[in-house]
Amino acid sequence: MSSKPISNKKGEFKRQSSSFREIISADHPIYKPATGRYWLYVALPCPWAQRTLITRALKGLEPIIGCSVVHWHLDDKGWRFLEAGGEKTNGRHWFDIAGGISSANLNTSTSVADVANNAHRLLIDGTDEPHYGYKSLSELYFKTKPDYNGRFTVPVLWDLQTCTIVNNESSDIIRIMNSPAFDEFVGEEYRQIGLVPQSLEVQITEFNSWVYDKINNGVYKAGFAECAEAYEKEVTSVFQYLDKLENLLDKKYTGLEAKYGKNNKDKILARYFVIGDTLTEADVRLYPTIVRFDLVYHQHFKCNLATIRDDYPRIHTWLKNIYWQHEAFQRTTDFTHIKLGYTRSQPRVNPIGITPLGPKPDIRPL
Ligand SMILES: N[C@@H](CCC(=O)N[C@@H](CS)C(=O)NCC(=O)O)C(=O)O
Repeated sequence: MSSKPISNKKGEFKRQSSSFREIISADHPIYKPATGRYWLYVALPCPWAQRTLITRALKGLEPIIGCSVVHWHLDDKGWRFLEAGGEKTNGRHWFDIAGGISSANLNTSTSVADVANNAHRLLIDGTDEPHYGYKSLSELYFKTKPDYNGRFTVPVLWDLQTCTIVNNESSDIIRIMNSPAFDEFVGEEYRQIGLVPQSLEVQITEFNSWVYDKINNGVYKAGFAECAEAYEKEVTSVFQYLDKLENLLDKKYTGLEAKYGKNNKDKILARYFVIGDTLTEADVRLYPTIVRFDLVYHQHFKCNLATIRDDYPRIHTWLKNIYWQHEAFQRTTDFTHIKLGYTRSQPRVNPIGITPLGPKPDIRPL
């Protein structure tokens, strides 16, 4: 997501690097583990932010690290919070209060200006900022660094004690959440979850590096390309790497079928993850892109050589399995925010701001 993507002279999209890269640990001079001290700011259309929400849920950190959700609409001033209503949202999630949000709420006749000005739909379109009453995400950046001159991106991991950004890089934030830093505050069942087991670390790192460049960021490079040549190069590459992923998952699936028997679907699906036989960081980092693919990247980012649902059966099964069997993924996926966020916040890509109705359903049943 970005209201004004940055591209170089060749019309290629270049992602800015993150500015705040501290960690939280008992040895850190400032950022010590504590409960209630840190706060996460996210946008639900954003795939990078979703990684942090998934990890926070998987590691049992929802009661330890609170969260605010910006309005799904990004404009030239950046992300904004909703104005607080009578009810205090402090420490709760938009989905705890508003419940699940389905595409039934998608009002396709609303204009861009209407939705941007609509501050009343607290807990549906987002949440307020409960600590300082900030209206905009940029205020967190300026509070940390008054002369900050980068982009105001989500996710942001914030320290309520020093009033500074600890980290605004999702790949770091999920490692912080996965580290033992918060172990003393969560139950044994969460302590045991290690998303980067030592035995698989090399494989996970290798997988993450091409998935990041060719798939997670690849769709942005295609969608934000400012000339046909750059677009064609990137979109071709996206599908080459989806093919690679499909092959990898095909080997995985047929291996599991050979081991457990073709009809033993439950046993197979319980072990059907991209690396190893358990859920790892590799699944967490891949999922936000794949779940958005048919919905927004296919049409909005012109990644339309194929769809996941009709052309990549192994990736599709992996996606449906993760979504339907793992509630941390399902609960943090808001299809309405995703569709509206992309299609109405990027006027260079979609100047009229009409949100396509399809595809239906958002995700097929398992
Ligand atoms: N490297 C960052 C990238 C985050 C990022 O690009 N976030 C986008 C939303 S998907 C954003 O907040 N963009 C706002 C802007 O560029 O103005 C991460 O992974 O945390």
